Amino acid sequence: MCSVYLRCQVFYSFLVFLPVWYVAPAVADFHYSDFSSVDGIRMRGDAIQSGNRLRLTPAAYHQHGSAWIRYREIVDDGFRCRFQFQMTGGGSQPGFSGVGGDGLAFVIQNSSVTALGDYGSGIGYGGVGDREAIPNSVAVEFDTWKNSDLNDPNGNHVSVHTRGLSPNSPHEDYSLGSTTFVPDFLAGAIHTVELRYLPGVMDIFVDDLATPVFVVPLDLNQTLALSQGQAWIGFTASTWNGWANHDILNASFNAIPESDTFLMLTMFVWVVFCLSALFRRSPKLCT
Ligand SMILES: [Ca+2]
Ligand SMILES: [Ca+2]
Repeated sequence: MCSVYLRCQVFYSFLVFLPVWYVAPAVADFHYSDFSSVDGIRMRGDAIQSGNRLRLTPAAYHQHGSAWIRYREIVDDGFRCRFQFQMTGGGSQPGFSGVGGDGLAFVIQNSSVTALGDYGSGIGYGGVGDREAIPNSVAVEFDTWKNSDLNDPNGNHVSVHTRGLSPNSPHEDYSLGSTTFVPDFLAGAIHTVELRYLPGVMDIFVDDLATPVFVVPLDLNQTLALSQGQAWIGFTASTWNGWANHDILNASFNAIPESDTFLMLTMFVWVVFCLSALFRRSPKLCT
């Protein structure tokens, strides 16, 4: 009799928490310690797996590539995303003063899991004029080629770009904020970036994870059309008259609240619920 009752309790508690487990996969964070496996990643354009890296573009003329985590992530309540990148093999066509280009970008978008923007100054996320660009996106660009026609502040800066639902643009008119006080990205070192977003503000860290290089006002719910608070996360890059290998070495993403904590808390509540039902029915077990 008792065991039937207990089985019923467990069954009904399973039904109670089933919606929670159904929702949980939607907040699946990702953790790639490297890219020796690219399971769960969609690449487009010239992006390839290169050893244990994501190579968004090779160091060659006129390339562009993108790589997206296959499933949307919940971004609207906040997140932390950390990744490392390296730019090597920088060079340019004769007659150009740049030492490499054009750069890479971290992008949040709810347009397509195969989205890809323009070559050259577009850095794979934006477009100039009627060129291809990713709508409904926010891009954090690591720009290594000065485009005077776009009002780039120099040939080595970080800038956050969006045009809301419209196709994104690398023009500085569409920058939420930028800084030139960053390391020389084409010097060959590995750089660590962390983005910390809470509704209303995003902090951007480069190498020094204690002090942001700059902070921008940003509300993803207001800026983009999300799908139940979700969007695709990924990277883009491009080359044209300047080039470099644009490599992502690793990447991790934690939504807020962090899903691991969320799941552990859910399981703890479920276990407590079952035990309390058991002891209520069988007080002798408590003596
Ligand atoms: Ca540029
Ligand atoms: Ca720029």
